[in-house]
Formats: sequence, structure tokens, C-alpha cells
Amino acid sequence: MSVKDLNLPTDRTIVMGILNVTPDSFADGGRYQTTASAIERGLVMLEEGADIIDIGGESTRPGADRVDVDEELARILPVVTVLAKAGAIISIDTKRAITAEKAISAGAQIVNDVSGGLSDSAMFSKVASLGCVYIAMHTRGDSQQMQSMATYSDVVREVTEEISQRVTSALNAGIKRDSLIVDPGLGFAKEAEDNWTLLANLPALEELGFPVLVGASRKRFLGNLTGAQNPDDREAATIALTHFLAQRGTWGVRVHSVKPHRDAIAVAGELA
Ligand code: PMM
Repeated sequence: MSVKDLNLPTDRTIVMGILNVTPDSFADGGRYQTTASAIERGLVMLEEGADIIDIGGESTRPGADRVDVDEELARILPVVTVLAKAGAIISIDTKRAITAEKAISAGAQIVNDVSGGLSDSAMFSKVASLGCVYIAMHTRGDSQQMQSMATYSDVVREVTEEISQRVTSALNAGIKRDSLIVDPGLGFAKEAEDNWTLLANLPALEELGFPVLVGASRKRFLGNLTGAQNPDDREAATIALTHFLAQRGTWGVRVHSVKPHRDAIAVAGELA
């Protein structure tokens, strides 16, 4: 399956709605723990105009501990199954090949791997055999090490080169070029200033020739700017960023609340 086969809108920035079925994710942890409430939240996001629902069962926040694979599957599979039946395009936010495989069997179409294939050596070959779409996000190290690895002399060049290396490995493993999406991985092995520099220089990443997804929603660097300690209070800054990204024609944004972002994208569209 290619990105084109997902039949997503091509005339505006697409919105990926975040559905973390985890008790410890920094922004919405604990709220959608149960299957029923996660499904309900997913259905609301679809109604609000989410183009993709990104379902994750393992927190990726810096410093987080790994979740047992059975626990990860128990959290996500019932949610994937129901939302797929409801017609959602689903990405599965996982670093594990086995989880990717089971989620695709349950109806997901996209694997969103915050490790860019570095966490599970079986990931690329599994994705190649599944034939699904793959999001290669940039990071360094695992969630315990990443913040100590945010050392760059030229963050734009280094992140672009490192994503390019991940893409080459993915292609060598048999993943098709037109099935790939890339993501700069804001907040993953990056200081606040690195995130801003990457956002101001997205053309460098876009020159690789793949759709670029940006996940800035409610992240700490927005709080550093505005003083908002609570992730929920970073929503206005996130919307402002979505407007900027839509206006410059970014392929997609990964966000916690769907409707305000669809509105911001609609406003940018009228002014284009
Ligand atoms: N950020 C988080 C989790 N998954 N996936 C992609 N592709 N890009 C991101 O920036 C990203 C991600 C961490 O944020 P969360 O805990 O709010 O989901």
C-alpha cells in the first residue's frame, strides 16, 4: 500500500488525531485507559474530521519504561478493530514488529515507529512483508538515553542525514519508496531550540522527497515558550503552529484535539 492508496486529501494539511491508550503518556495519560472510552474518543475524533487516528499502547515520553508486549496488544487491538470497522484510517504507534503485524491484521494501515526502525531489528522486514505505509521518525537512543543525545552542531543537516539513513535501510529491507512518510521527531533527542530550528527549516527534510509529518502537539518546547506547565494549556500554541504549517503546505500534523486544527487549516486554506 502506498501513501496515495490511503486516499487522503491532497489539497490541505492532513490531521492525525492522537489516541494514546496509555496510563502514563504525558498529555492525555490516564484519561482513555479503558477500551470503551478510547473507542468513544476515537469516534469523536473521526466526527471532528481526523484523517488518521494514531493509536498507541506504549508511552514514548522521554524517560518512560517499556510496556510488556501483551499489555501493549491488550490495550490497542480492541480499539483498532472497532475504529477500523467504523471506517477510520489507522496508524499504530509502536516500536515493535509483532505489534505492528497484529495491528495491521486488525485493520490498521500505517505503522508509526518513533524509533525509525532502531528499536526492533525485525521492524523493516516485517513492514516490507505487510506492505503497509511506514512513518520513519527521527530519534537518537531509547527513551531513557535520548535527552542526553540532543547534541548537534547542525541540527537540520544531522536530522536530515539520519532520517535519510533510516530511509535507506527501510528501502534495502524492501519497503517501497511510495509507502514512506518521514517525521523530524520533535522533542525526541532534541532541545527546545532544536525543535524550532527544525520547524523553521522543513524544506530541508521535504527535499528527501517524502511526505513530512510534524508532531508538536502540547510538547514541552511550546510550554518553554509560553510558560504553560500543563500540556493542556499548550493547545493555543499548538494551533498557532498548525496554522503556520498549513500555510506553508506541510503534509500532516499529529495533534491531540482535532476540530481546532481542522479549523486552523481551513483558515490557512482560504488565505493561500
Ligand atoms: N510524538 C509522540 C509520540 N508519537 N509519533 C510521531 N510520528 N511523531 C511524533 O512527534 C510523536 C509520535 C509523543 O507525544 P504523545 O505522548 O503526546 O503521543
